[in-house]
Formats: sequence, C-alpha cells, structure tokens
Amino acid sequence: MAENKTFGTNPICRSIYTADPAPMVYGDTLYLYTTHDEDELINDFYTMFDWRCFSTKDMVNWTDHGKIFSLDDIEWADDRAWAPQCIERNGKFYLYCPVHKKDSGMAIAVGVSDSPTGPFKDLGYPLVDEGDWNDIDPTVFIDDDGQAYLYFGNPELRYVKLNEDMISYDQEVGVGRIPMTVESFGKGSHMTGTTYGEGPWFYKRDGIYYMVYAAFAAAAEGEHKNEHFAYSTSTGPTGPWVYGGVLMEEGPCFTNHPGICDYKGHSYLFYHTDELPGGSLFHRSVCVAEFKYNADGSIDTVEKCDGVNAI
Ligand code: FUB
Repeated sequence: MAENKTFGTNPICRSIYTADPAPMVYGDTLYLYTTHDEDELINDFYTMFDWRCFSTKDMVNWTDHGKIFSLDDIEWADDRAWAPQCIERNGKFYLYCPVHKKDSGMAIAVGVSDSPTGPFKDLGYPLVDEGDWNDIDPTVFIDDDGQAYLYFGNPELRYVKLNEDMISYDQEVGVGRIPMTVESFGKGSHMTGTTYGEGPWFYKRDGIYYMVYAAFAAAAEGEHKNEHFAYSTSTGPTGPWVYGGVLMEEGPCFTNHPGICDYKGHSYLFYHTDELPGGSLFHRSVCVAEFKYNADGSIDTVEKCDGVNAI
C-alpha cells in the first residue's frame, strides 16, 4: 500500500486484483469495500470468493484490512462474491452482497458486524431472492426521514424499502420495479433498450437523488460495447428518474462499477480498470478520481486518471 506520499497513484491496491469499489465514510475514515478477482480463473470466468476492505484518512495512505467476508461464511451460497456495499445504522454495519445460490440463481446476502472491518456474520438466508438472475449489485441509502432503500439489478433496476433493522424489507411494497424507459436511462444497447446495465450506486446530495450505474451505449447491429458510467437524477427516492448523461467513458475493460462519496470536502468517483500488469476483464483493479458537481447538481464526464492528491 502507498505510504507517506502526497499523491496516491492508481490503482489503489497493487498486491491483488480488486473490483466493484464501494466507499463508505464513517467518522474521520473512508472505508473502501471491494470484490477480489482471483489470479487463477476457473472456467475462464469471474472467479471471486471474498470481499476486501481498505481504509484511508488522507486518500493516499491506505490500510489493507484483508478479507472481511467470504463465501465460506455463507452456507447457502457457492460462487460469485460480486459487487457489495456497506452502510452503518445504529452502531452496526451491514454489508450487502450478491452471491450465487447453491440451488441456482443470484440473491442478495447480508453480513452484519459491530465493526466496519468485520468480521461480518451472514443472516443465514438471502435478504432478496426473487428466484431469477436479476438480484445482483445492491446499493443502499438511508434517506433523511430514516427510510432505507436497497436498489439492485441487471438488466432491470429494482428496489426494496428496508425495515429499520436493515435485514428485512417492507413485504407490502415487495420488490419495486423501476420503469426502464429511455427518458429515465437514455437509449442504449442493454436488454431493456436503455443504457442501464448494472452496478447502481444510489445517494442523495443537496436535495437531488442520484442513480449512477454501469451502462451500455447504443450500438450498431453486431457492435460490442463495454460498460461506461451514466447517471440519472430524481426528486424522490423511487423516481421518476431522468437521464443525466455519461459520467465516465467506456474503457478497454468490459465491466466498470461506480462508487461515489464526499469526504473531507472533496467528491470522489471510484471505478475499476484492467490496468495492473496481467489485467483483463477478469483481473481488475480499483481506482479513484476527484470530481466537482456543477452548481445545478449535474456532473460533467470524469476522466480516468493517475490518482488523487493527499487531503
Ligand atoms: O464483478 C462481478 C460483476 O461484474 C459485478 O457484480 C458487476 O457489477 C460487474 O462488475
């Protein structure tokens, strides 16, 4: 990890491959949760067994907290330790994680801990399990009125209203389905005909709700697109969403996954690339860029970069 430098170079971690960054600011520390791409692939596909945590107080010096949750801790899961997000409520930390179930299909697990760096303990059952493959990439946010929302999904954006305990959800509302319209997510080439792909990141800032996500641009027939970042905004937590534009251009890596936070007066966008030696679509590395919001809350396209300054 970087030490005593005034500029933190990307990628943040160089000792292992990391992807799907999910920052969480707690107290004076920024915690960064990631997935972990194994060096050795099984069946030439994503080979991912555990979740990692790193922390910093200055964006340059990072502490590696190692493996903080893994498939070994989830009795009912057997594969695909995919994109997580962590949040604190009432002194407990909740790590929402997509996994592949032993009896097939994807579902969302929750690990609970007294510490941001774990150990996390699985509920023993899935929080969201619709019996299909859409239940991936959870993003969690607690609104000013105390209502928590968990959004997720590929190819559709869906959500549940979490109960105060953060480990169950309002069964009367059930799983809400966001209308996948071009007005909300732009015209694109993913399965809904919009740009929305996966990896949603949900938050609110200065009264505007933001949904940032991995997206597929419109493509000519037979043309292959890699993921870029796009964003949509809303005046309410469940929409209607209005497409805002491209947040980060597509890169050479097939996937990308946004994680956004404000920390010590700066705004950061975390993403992943395949730029470490040996990098590939299955060997990714987490990076960070600083950006600024425009006065109206819109965000200009953020460039991939070499790193950020110490704060
Ligand atoms: O990293 C595994 C999966 O690929 C994630 O869940 C998606 O967001 C994409 O990054």
